[in-house]
Amino acid sequence: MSAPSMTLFHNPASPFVRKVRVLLIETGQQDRVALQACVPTPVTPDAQVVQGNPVGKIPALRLADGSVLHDSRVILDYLDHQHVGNPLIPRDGSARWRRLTLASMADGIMDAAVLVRYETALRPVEKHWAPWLDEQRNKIRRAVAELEQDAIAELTSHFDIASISVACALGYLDFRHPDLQWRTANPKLADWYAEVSLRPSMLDTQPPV
Ligand SMILES: N[C@@H](CCC(=O)N[C@@H](CS)C(=O)NCC(=O)O)C(=O)O
Repeated sequence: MSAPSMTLFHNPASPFVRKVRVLLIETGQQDRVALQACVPTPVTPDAQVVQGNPVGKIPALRLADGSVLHDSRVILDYLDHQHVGNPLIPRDGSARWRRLTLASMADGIMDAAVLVRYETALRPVEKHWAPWLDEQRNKIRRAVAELEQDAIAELTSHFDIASISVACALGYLDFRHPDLQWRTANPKLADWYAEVSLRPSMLDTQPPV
């Protein structure tokens, strides 16, 4: 086994990082990437992350030549071009746009969920903005409901960019927002998630307890 040639700035709590790690495992590339732990937040940027990504967010992936890729969508696309198996992001055709749109919906869930987390965990409680928090939670509810209604068959068909992204989004809801109880109104998605959660790539990348 050769030494890893790339470095992933990561935190095990980040659902965006988790997508990258799941794809690495699903495509057999995990040994190519060293993990560098960091804890960036909007109020405590990490100097090393900022050096590679001026907006200070993870995941960021430093390549062998020293260049840095971000954000998670770019990193996933890059890594999907670095293996010889079936692509996990369809290269062209209508499948490409549909699978990327499903992945984008999952990213939207993660964005809203991470923002709610920052507002509730980092902001002083007297400054919490209730209508804004409510609307972020509504974004999550609407997107999860749409996945339940329209996307179960597509998610079940194969574990690719769309399924990886949705699984990581739902995993983050369980981790940080169990109060949302997303399973109650979305039983088909809950069944699908129960199954994909058992994949080694999902088990190996579970958020910390
Ligand atoms: N669109 C970005 C979102 C990444 C993101 O929000 N990462 C969070 C951690 S989960 C972060 O680094 N936050 C630090 C900050 O907002 O300054 C992606 O897909 O990579």
